[in-house]
Amino acid sequence: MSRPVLLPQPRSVIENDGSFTIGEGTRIVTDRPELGDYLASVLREVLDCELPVSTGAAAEGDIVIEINASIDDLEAGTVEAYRLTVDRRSIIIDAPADAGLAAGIQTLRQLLPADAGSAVPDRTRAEISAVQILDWPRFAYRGVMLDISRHFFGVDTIMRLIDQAAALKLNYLHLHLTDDQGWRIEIPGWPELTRSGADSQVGGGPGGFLTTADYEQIVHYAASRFITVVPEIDMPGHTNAALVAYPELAPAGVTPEPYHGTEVGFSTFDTRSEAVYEFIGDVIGHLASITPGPYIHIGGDESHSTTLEDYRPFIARVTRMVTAQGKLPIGWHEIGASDDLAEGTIGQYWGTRIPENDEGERASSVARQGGQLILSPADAIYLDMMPEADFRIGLDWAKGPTPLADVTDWDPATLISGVDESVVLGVEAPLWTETVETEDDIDTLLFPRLLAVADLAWADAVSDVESRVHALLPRLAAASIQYGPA
Ligand code: TNX
Repeated sequence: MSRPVLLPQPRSVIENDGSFTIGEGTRIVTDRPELGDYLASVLREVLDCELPVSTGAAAEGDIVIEINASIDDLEAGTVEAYRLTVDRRSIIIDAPADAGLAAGIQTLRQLLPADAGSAVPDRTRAEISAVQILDWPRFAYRGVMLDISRHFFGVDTIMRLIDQAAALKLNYLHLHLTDDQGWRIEIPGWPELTRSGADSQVGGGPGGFLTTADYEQIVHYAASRFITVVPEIDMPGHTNAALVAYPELAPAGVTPEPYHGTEVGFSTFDTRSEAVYEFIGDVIGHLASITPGPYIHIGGDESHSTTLEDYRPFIARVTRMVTAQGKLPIGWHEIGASDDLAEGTIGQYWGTRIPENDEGERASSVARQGGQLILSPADAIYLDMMPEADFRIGLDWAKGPTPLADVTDWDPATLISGVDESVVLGVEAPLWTETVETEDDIDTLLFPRLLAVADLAWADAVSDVESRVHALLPRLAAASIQYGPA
């Protein structure tokens, strides 16, 4: 049997003799029934058999999923560590916590034969070579972002992305919920946001928005895949849609019109108006109440129509409004222009791999104030950048096209000078959607480059990523992912 191709690359893989066959009669034994059901559903994608999920004592021939607080050799302190042991008698996934068990299930998924493309796949049994894997992630935050403002995408598309992300052991989904082109989340007491604020998008299409129930469904589904949702309300710039809905939030003399273009930097809240802070208080309060995760993203990028004099106190105040709700604020690196961020405020760097202008300094300002950083260098992991020249969709402002090879061609530990790895919370790949209109468009820009992002965020050292990505392309095809150039 051929060597398994694993991505993200685990810490340690020891291949042994023999194999285990999953098929009719194999049981999944666990006292974590949701994880057992999840593994059964993963196996159904490959096998024409329904494996029973039971509790109680395990026997030879079973697949066992179990909590084990005292696994030797596992990095202390990471809830995502796991061990996966395949031998002739059984498959055992054990881990100190559920998140690790879920990560182990994703690794087992990649050990299953990829039979896509073979003429007559044997769909009744799957043979898995004996192996022992010990694994844990490099970074605690491994994210993907979807912009649902420039073009709106609803619950089904987002849940599909959650499944794709979970398979790569990504654990955060950042939703860019608001921008100039549309406000996409219902806020009680502010009905115009989801009327005149939501019925626009790039190119003038119908737009749309998530109801509170939609958002809760997404959050709940994400949690079942061990993914935490990070909601973003971008401000004080990127707010034209909110201003269309409530013109009183705009600076005096501004009459906002719905915006269908792709320019940035022309809108701003009136940061000197108390009404603006009442509005933001309602928005953050509602989001905090429906978001179980620890973070609320306040944007803060490209506020070119806000003076620095107004921008700084605005960011200082809004970060405190987030901490007052018991959440940690995240902002794009520009927020480092304020030297009065709420304690723990996280910066998200989106400059280039060699920082230009003041972008590196803004990020280190956040770090100097005690905050961690999420790294999203635009010329490496902005997956809205076209993967090759003259591609049918995608932008190219960061440095021209961004091929797969560039995704991992940087080191998170040395990107921002003076910021070492302990300050790096993690890595996130944004997908802005100015040119993205369909699920196929999403797939084409995200894949296969998102695989390399996942490897960078999880593996302790990236090596050989392109060949592993290429080896996994048939699996993407089997999962009906319309991946782009590799
Ligand atoms: C910059 S990245 C933006 C977005 C655009 C993106 C397009 C960032 C924080 N702001 O508003 O959609 O470029 O690549």
